[in-house]
Amino acid sequence: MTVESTAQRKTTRGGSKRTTAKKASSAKAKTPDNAADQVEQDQLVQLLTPEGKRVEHPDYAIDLTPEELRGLYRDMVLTRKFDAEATTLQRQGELGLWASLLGQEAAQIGSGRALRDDDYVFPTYREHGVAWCRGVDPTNLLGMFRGVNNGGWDPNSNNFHLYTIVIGSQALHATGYAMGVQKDGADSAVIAYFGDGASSQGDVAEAFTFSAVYNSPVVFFCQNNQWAISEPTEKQTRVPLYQRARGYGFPGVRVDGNDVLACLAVTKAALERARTGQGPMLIEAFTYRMGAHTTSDDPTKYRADEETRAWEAKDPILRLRTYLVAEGVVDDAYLAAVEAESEALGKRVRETVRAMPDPDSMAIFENIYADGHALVDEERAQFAAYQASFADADAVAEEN
Ligand SMILES: Cc1ncc(C[n+]2csc(CCOP(=O)(O)OP(=O)(O)O)c2C)c(N)n1
Ligand SMILES: [Mg+2]
Repeated sequence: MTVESTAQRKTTRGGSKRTTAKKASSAKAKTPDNAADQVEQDQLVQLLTPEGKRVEHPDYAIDLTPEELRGLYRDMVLTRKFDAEATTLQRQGELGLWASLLGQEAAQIGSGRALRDDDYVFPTYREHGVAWCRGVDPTNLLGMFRGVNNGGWDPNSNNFHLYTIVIGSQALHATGYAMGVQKDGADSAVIAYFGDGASSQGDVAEAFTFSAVYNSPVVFFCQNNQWAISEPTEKQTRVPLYQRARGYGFPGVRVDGNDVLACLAVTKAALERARTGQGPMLIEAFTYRMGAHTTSDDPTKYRADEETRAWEAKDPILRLRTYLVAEGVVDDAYLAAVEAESEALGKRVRETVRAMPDPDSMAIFENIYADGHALVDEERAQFAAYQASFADADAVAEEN
């Protein structure tokens, strides 16, 4: 079954008809707050078609300078390059694991570039493009995946929390943080990233409830990449995910997650709502995980090649490049310069990762409790003895 037909079935189950982008742009203007209209508003917000044609949407206008447009292209190309390098490094044994963002560049760069410096981000483990937008050096993302540190950056330096592996839990962290922002009287916003699979977690449901009731300044950015490891979205929900918001009392919108302009426009609008005291909003970025779940996964075991091929035609970088070339916003010299920059980034990533020092193997026992704990002391002693047993074995082997 293709993704198109899966989406079709889901929307039919939800009791509404799928409409085309063309129809959407000519539809009567509706505010995203009009929850009653949402069941019928089952189309993607799209500003750039897969063919690279610019279209308008009644609720989400955007007007970017040529420089800003070039910046979005550069961000996506460099993020894809970094991600490809990381996948290759894992294959060469330099990383323990890697979770690729291939295909999700527009969702991440569009939403990431909508943020203000004082906004705060709570990511999953796949938000490499958002990290890039926050100014976290890409090589810092790799330490944890190499197993040489427990995170890799100071969350407060870039208002970008550490990667979170416990599915959905960061939605609660973001909501709590947003409630704190409210109490401080600040006008910054908070954004929580999570996936389609995470939408089934209790933590996400609780985050929706609390943020709605407290009217907290948080944006829930769900990248529906169609898969939660080997589980398709249709096993997570009977209605399009963005419609879940309605039951909690805040608006939800589904955006073309492979359209960087639409992701930017919708996220900006949601952040503005949050900042101005209008409470949370759910964005479902409809996209596709082009690669494996992680380097430990083999998607050929559970999904058809034709599905992945169909999404190749919607590639986020290709469609922006087509548009920028047609508009004369980029020329060959610019494209070549970005290519050269991406090669240099790849080289820097490879060299930096290979040079990362191994940590002291006992360091894992530090920073657990401020004042120490008997159980940790016991585990530390056990581990030290275990490690010493190898040294003893080596000594015996040498004697023989
Ligand atoms: C609480 C919890 N349950 C299960 C897992 C194992 N797990 C890791 S990734 C994943 C799937 C997540 O899918 P989704 O939310 O769609 O995000 P994606 O990986 O597609 O970006 C699961 C079940 C986990 N890390 N945490
Ligand atoms: Mg997913």
